[in-house]
Amino acid sequence: MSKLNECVQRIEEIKVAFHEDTANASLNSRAVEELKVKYLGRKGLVTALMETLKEVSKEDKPAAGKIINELRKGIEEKLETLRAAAEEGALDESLAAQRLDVTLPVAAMQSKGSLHPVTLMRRIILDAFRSLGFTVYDGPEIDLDFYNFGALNFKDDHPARDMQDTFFIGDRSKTILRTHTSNIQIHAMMHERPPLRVVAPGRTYRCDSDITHTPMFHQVEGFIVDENIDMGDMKGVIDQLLKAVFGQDLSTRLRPSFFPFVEPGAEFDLQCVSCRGKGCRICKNTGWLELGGLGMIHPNVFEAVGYDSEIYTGFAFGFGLDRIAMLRYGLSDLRQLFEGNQQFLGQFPTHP
Ligand code: FA5
Repeated sequence: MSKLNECVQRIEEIKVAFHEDTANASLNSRAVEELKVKYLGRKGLVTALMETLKEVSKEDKPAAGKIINELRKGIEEKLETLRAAAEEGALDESLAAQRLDVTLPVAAMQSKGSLHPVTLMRRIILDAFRSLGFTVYDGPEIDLDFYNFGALNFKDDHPARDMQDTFFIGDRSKTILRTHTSNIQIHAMMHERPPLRVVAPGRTYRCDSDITHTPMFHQVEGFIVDENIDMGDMKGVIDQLLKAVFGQDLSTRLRPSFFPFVEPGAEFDLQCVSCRGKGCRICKNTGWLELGGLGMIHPNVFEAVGYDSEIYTGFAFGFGLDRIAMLRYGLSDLRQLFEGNQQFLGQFPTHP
């Protein structure tokens, strides 16, 4: 047999073998790669055929070379088709494995978190004031002595100006952390003309710490300036507010007290939410809980902001937001509000 015929016979054998090897339509990528090595690799069957070409006579070489190349090309094309099919099959398989059944019941919802009790309280209170026609105002926590004390009729030697009570910043005589939200009265009145109906929540700071006092705490200030405002209006607003917070008719009372920026001044108490006035540990057996201060705005304050006290009157009040949260949610220690304990904070709802 001539070398050319031997070569053609070998090609037929390789074709049959390749046909058998690829008869299984569902070859995976790895099997296709193995076939590539077996037929076209450096020591592969087709590559070995090229070696036999050397022994074919010179005149038969072109014909033998042509059929070997056709064989190689045919195998390459078939393997490429199989490789593409294998990849597609793998993709389908992996998509099938990842299929989501959207009809399955959902897993239990993750916790949505909760609002801080002071935030809850602030939202309830501001909503109540908005419904009474008040505008919400903001003011600086770091402020000048003038807004926090001077314009509010504090004398130069007032004890609140002492380092024992107030945090000073830099130059002791001028810049402080505000000790109450009453500074917002001055900012608002210097910006606006009467009539005014303002409520202003914010952080306040004092050198103070025990179970009912913290160095940073929150207050809510409120005031009305207009013609013919009197103490009766003030009592009406306070009663409405407390009803909104505690959701029941608890009695309130005013006790005469002194604040330099109001005259007359008073402190306002709420009938104890726990014992309803009978006397208990929370109210120290008095039946009453102290919430804040209030009074008719002092003429000297009007003078400092340029309002005519012959025409305008007004009242102002300020109370501790944390204290009210403490009473509303029955807390035993004010400091719990600022310790960041997740277990404690997680008990509160996500909205008022
Ligand atoms: C004032 O701060 C006045 N500015 C309130 C006021 C406004 C009076 C307008 C008249 C007119 P007082 O110092 O009493 O007042 O504080 C008011 C409330 O803030 C207190 O009743 C208390 O509830 C709360 N408070 C005071 N100090 C602390 C503290 N260290 N920690 C937590 N709450 C406090």
